[in-house]
Amino acid sequence: TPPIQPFSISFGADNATLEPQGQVLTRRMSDLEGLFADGDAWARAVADGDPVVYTVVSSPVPEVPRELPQSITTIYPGETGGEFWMTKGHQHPDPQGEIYLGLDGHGGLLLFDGERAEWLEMRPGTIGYIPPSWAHRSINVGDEPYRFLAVYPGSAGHDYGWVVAHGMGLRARRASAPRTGNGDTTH
Ligand code: M6P
Ligand code: ZN
Repeated sequence: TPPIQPFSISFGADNATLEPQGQVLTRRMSDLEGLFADGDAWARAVADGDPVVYTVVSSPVPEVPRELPQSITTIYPGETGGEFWMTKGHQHPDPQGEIYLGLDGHGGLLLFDGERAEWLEMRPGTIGYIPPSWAHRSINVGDEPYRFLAVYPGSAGHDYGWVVAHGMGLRARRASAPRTGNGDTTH
């Protein structure tokens, strides 16, 4: 692939689109199998319309070594089994850092290195830093869409199996929801 030439990108009026824009990824509830603690609640949500949980709109910069792709993720507000809607979460197979910038709404950036979990509150204007080797998941803890810009090395990659195997150390639930197990964080 030849290197991308210099160019700029504009946000759409709602911050959810890019111009120029690359791929758009839509993740529905059925794409989040095994991630919510309450598997029965997850299955009911899949059967009951399989809602869109989040979308990822990418810049035209490809995920290849030395390039620096960007994307805007929009997580819709919702709860399944009392757990806030969230991204799948992943680890970078090639351990490299990543930067998030909060754009709209109220979210959390959950980081897990296999032993320690960290929670970063994300508001419009917050820059969240993901160090190499920390798995990361984003969660909408508000009532409006939560949106953030991500910038990451094109060779970092996405390992989803690691999160399925190890979890993320914490789960994010509304304070009033029933609690199961330890290590929850509430909002
Ligand atoms: C951010 C970036 C992307 C990621 C997306 C959704 O935009 O970190 O690389 O793909 O969030 O997260 P996930 O891949 O875990 O579903
Ligand atoms: Zn990442």
